[in-house]
Amino acid sequence: MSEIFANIGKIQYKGEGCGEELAFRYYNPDEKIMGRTMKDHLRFAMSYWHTLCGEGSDQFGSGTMQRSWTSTEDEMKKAELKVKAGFEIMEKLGIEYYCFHDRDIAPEADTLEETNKRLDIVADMLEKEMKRTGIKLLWGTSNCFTNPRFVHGAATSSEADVFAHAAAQVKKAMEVTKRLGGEGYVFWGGREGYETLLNTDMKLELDNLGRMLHMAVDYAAKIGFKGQFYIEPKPKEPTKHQYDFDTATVISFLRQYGLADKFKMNIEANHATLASHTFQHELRVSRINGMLGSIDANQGDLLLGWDTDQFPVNIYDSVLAMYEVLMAGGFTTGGLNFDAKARRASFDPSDIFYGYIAGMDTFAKGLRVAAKLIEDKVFEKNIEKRYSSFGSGIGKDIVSGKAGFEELEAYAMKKNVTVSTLMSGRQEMLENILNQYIFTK
Ligand code: XLS
Ligand code: NI
Ligand code: NI
Repeated sequence: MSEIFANIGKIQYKGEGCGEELAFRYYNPDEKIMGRTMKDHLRFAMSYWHTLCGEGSDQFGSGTMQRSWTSTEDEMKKAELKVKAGFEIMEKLGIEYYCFHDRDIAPEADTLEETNKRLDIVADMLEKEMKRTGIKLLWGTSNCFTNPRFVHGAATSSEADVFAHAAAQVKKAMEVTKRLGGEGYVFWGGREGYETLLNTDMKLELDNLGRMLHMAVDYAAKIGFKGQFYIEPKPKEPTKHQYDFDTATVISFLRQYGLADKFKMNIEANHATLASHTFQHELRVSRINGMLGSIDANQGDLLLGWDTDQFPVNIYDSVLAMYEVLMAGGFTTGGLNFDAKARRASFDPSDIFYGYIAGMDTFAKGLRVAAKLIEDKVFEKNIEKRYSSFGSGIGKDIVSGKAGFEELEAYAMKKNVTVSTLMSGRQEMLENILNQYIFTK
């Protein structure tokens, strides 16, 4: 078979200081870190939508991307060429997983029945390529936001017909995900929110979202789909307000609707910053609640207020993200899906490779540094000391429930608490140590 990226070979690990741009400097797939290979820690995935479907259009301009696989008018031929291009990209980069929306892999037809048939046809092609290469499906999802019928939302639409259509779409997407051995299934509610409360029954919409997720859970049990369900929080865009605003909001929603044991988070870096949180904050909230599932690895531009979906190159973010992942015990079903695209002006096909290499190397280095920080207990030692007052005396009485208001009042009356009796937070010292680890490890 002729190659689509004929001028690009298999991307190899060449190490730091190598002069080549199409090579890894930090990602050495089989190298062991904390007893696990880098590739098993990182579980990199290719996003089908950005990598194979993105055309490079923006609010003011049309597509710029030079993509041989979209040059045909025949939509099903295009789908076939996307499969070919996608697997070639993954093989050349050594990426072992991918993620898709139903509508990324197969074009929508005039009827749902015909659309579903097209999905099956492309699933056949994907299955063949997965068998040939050993590449696996990290997660599938359904696109319930592009088609104009989702103008008022999908599960949270004001129209019952749209709820029904969305349910049918999710059902089919789950079937295809199961068939392809998908290890997870994501819900990202792009249109599940509102534009104005003047026309919105928020209670009914949230109840309906809960109903949709319960139906998905029930159907998974019925067909024996064992993959992990994820919710991907995002505060806004395209809606003014998205119900899955951030991790804390989603967790409280899941608890309210009795779904907390069925879902984990899929945390996207750019969504965290849109919610005015750091990436690490969203991962930490997930981790301490036992819900850190998977990651959409990208980064936003903090000077722009939207989801720019850039390849992640910020080493601080990748170190602290991998720190949270390792502290959570590492990925099980999840992984690092590059929900990222090359810039509109990076329209050459090779820019896809430069983007992935940058992201993979950034996370590989992040993993190395995070592992060292954990091995040396850099933050843990400080945290242990900082909270040590809760390990004995009055602190122990607070934690164990022995002390209430009266006991604490009696204690406080005798003790003059001023800042001079406290420990410094040592933020700058820790930042300095973090820098040294990044520079030298
Ligand atoms: C959009 C989301 C989307 C999800 C999958 O902002 O990141 O791409 O990851 O539906
Ligand atoms: Ni995403
Ligand atoms: Ni996003």
